[in-house]
Amino acid sequence: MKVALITGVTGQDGAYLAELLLSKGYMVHGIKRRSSLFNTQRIDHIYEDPHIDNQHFRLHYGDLNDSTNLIRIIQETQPDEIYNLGAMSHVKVSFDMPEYTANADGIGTLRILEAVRLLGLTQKTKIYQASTSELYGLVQEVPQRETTPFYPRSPYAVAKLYAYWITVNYREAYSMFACNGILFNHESPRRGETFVTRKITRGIAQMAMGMQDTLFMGNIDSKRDWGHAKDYVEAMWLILQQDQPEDFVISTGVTTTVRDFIIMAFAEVGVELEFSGSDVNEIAIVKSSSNPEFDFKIGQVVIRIDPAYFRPTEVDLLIGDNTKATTKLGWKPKYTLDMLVKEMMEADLELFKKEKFYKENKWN
Ligand code: NDP
Ligand code: GDR
Repeated sequence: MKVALITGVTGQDGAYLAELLLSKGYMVHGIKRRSSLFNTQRIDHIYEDPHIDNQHFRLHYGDLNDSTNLIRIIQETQPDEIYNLGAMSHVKVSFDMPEYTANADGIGTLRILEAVRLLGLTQKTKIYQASTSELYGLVQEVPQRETTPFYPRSPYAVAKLYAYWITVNYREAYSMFACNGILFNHESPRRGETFVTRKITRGIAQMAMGMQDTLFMGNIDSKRDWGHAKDYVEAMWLILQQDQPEDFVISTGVTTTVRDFIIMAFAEVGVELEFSGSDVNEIAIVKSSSNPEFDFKIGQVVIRIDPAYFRPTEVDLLIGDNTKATTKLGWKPKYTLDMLVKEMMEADLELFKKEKFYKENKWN
């Protein structure tokens, strides 16, 4: 039985990856952080009681900022594959917490690599590093590919740049099977609530249930290459199954503005919007299907622009060239953006329908 260790197992990708590896017969260990509230909602459905025999999924308390803890977990679990997904992953928040981000996202990667080296596991343990399209930052070339120069535009991206290169360096210096997956944005109903796609689908679902009137957004002109997290964790696994350790861009090759994502998501609830120029700070409903379940009004201002959500330095355009992944890994995304938006909208409508019902019936 192959053994995998996932840092960031409680996150969006960690949850999908754990499911995928379990379906492939792996023993999966995951690192979770201690928190004052439960933080395992995304993986509760695959949790296994530690008292049962033949356990396939086990959680360990840990943190990427704690070397000795990482060394101990890696020593105990002796993984064949480590997927380093743990990170302070919010670009905007990294401007508020640059030092923490550098430590967890940058040095955290070094701690994993060093632990594997110190424990004499360099020829046993393969390492996947969660690199990012944010490395490309200020546009140098489009579409972005493995050879495109990096120009990071946030403390997050700069920390991930260190992580990218230290992974390459350990591969070259110690012949380790250590790879970067340069993943473009990927989303799902499990996406963290403050990333733009989920913020939009949650906001619309709340409006549909009459729980909110307006959604405040930042720069809706930026363009992203959005895929589905389920497809992307498959690529992570494939990267570690190759004969040679290499770095891969994982993307759909299609780019869309945040503005168009908003239009697509509203269309899922039968609402058409009036969009004017980018300097217009209010966006209103012009047409709405008469779904009696949803609480939308013609003329309702559903989007307002709030400068608080702008970043000091923005990444304007991301579009990835996935040729290497499609040819070498045989990887191909199964989800289109339409399918992704539909799935996210349906999930959030379901969520807030329940929440509304609960609120209305709480005292009955
Ligand atoms: P999430 O933010 O959903 O999950 C991040 C995970 O890292 C969570 O489990 C979080 O724990 C954990 N974590 C945060 N800080 C630490 C720390 N100091 N020590 C240990 N664990 C920590 O991110 P995603 O699942 O979306 O992304 C996974 C990885 O891929 C991240 O490294 C991200 O930067 C990178 N990436 C993501 C892309 C995307 O579009 N989703 C694209 C490219 C790269 P907790 O649950 O307790 O907060
Ligand atoms: P990103 O994702 O920064 O690309 O990083 P995010 O969804 O946060 O932003 C995408 C774009 O939307 C614009 N935007 C807003 N963003 C947020 N969060 N909230 C808003 O209200 C808002 N309004 C407009 C942003 O300015 C940006 O241009 C994600 C993370 O998952 C990283 O960890 C990962 O490395 C990259 O994707 C690839």
